[in-house]
Amino acid sequence: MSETIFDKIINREIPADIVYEDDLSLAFRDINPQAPVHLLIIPRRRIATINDIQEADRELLGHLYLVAAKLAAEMGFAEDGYRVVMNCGESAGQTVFHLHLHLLAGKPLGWPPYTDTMKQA
Ligand code: DGP
Repeated sequence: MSETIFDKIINREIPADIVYEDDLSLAFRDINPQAPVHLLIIPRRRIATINDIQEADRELLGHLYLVAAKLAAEMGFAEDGYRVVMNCGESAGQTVFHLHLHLLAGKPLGWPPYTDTMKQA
């Protein structure tokens, strides 16, 4: 899989509002926020989609969720609630093929999110 825009963010080749980083992961604000808080949490190591996850990635994937929970607590919306989603593939709306969690918070989030799509199915 070829490099994506997220590699450029990891390597500081393009700017991003990075809110957290550690040896395994990076979190930064989405350029096109869908909620008052919209973060992307990514592994430093490129994995294209959920379909590409290997057994050896178990710990890394768990780590991304722990980062989400840590940021929710530190940023003060853990108790109010938030959403963590990962799109897989084009039909799900994945546009950047470097696996990432979307962390959305700061307003009531509707559920189910895509009722219109369901009606067309
Ligand atoms: P997805 O559709 O699940 O692949 O989400 C990709 C997200 O990445 C999308 O919400 C917009 C965001 N994004 C794309 N390019 C950039 C960028 O250059 N900087 C930042 N901060 N976010 C980006």
